[in-house]
Amino acid sequence: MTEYAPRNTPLEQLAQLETEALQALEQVQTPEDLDRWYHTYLGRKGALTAILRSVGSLPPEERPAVGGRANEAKRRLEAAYDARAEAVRQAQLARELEAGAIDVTLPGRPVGPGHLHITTRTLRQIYAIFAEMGFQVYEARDVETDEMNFGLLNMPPHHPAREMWDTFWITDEVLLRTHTSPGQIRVMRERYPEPIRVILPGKCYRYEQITARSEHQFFQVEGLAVGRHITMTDLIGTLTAFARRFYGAERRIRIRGSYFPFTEPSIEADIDCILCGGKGCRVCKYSGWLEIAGAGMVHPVVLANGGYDPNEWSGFAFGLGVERPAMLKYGIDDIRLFYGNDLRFLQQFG
Ligand code: FA5
Repeated sequence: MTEYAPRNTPLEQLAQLETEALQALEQVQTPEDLDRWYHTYLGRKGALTAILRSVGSLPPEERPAVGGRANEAKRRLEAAYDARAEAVRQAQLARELEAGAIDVTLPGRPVGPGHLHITTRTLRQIYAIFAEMGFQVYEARDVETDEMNFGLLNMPPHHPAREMWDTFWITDEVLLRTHTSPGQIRVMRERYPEPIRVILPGKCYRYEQITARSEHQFFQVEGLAVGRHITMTDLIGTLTAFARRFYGAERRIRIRGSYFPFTEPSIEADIDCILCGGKGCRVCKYSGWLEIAGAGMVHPVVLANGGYDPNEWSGFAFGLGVERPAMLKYGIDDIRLFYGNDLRFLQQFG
């Protein structure tokens, strides 16, 4: 690097420095040369930095001109540096390609195929079993009115049974459905006066504490059959056929009386515990039985709200969970794993 003779004015020094730096940059070929160049001119101890620092010690009348010119030189040198750095990078790449350091004929890294989520797989198993029994899939909406989710299901405002479902409200009238049952009204109103045999899968939302058994978003599959001679025996037969196909042909079914405002009579269906076979264990809380569905004969008020005269028509309905049956089937002890996005869990169900 040239020594700057003291007789040169700061402006002359700057011009000289800039010319020299640009010439030196043209000689730069390698990343190491590039670093060295940067260090010499623009680095913390570089020549231009030194000039910029000395501006403060100049006579006040010279400062603006020298400072402005120095900043201008800095901008130009930085731009030239960036352009040269890119050229050096490209040249280096070309050299590597030529030398065969990058083998462009190597096969790419394989990207494994994705697979269905355990909930989707379980839903599809459920669809397949009910399809064999003649049930079509009907998808109703997630955002519902208070009237559909409660009122038309025989729970007018202030009905105490509303307490069974803790609700996410959107407005006073609109909510996230707490169960798939409002779909019953939608299908009936759409299909009347045809007989109905549908399942209604979908997400439900409840303002509940998340625990190992309960999520605030989970899936249900509702079932609805409406016809002229549908009886409780049809319901029990359907649930038994489903349970044996889903959980294993040896399963036994137990029917208990229960209460839902939209069915009369209402029942709950249990299977003998798939882990202990009914002897009693931690999973079945030592009862020997596991609950699999809430169900019943469609309440006359609900049939009428759907447009079907309860004196001529009857029907059954049931509501199954999706994650809880999958937990039983695959021995999963925490529902939070389903939507926790931990690949170590999800990849087991490929
Ligand atoms: C109902 O939601 C009724 N609509 C079912 C029904 C339909 C009865 C038609 C009669 C006729 P319940 O609140 O018990 O019932 O929920 C049904 C199923 O949804 C439960 O058995 C369970 O498998 C699942 N479920 C309920 N709450 C949760 C939760 N927080 N997390 C995961 N699964 C849940």
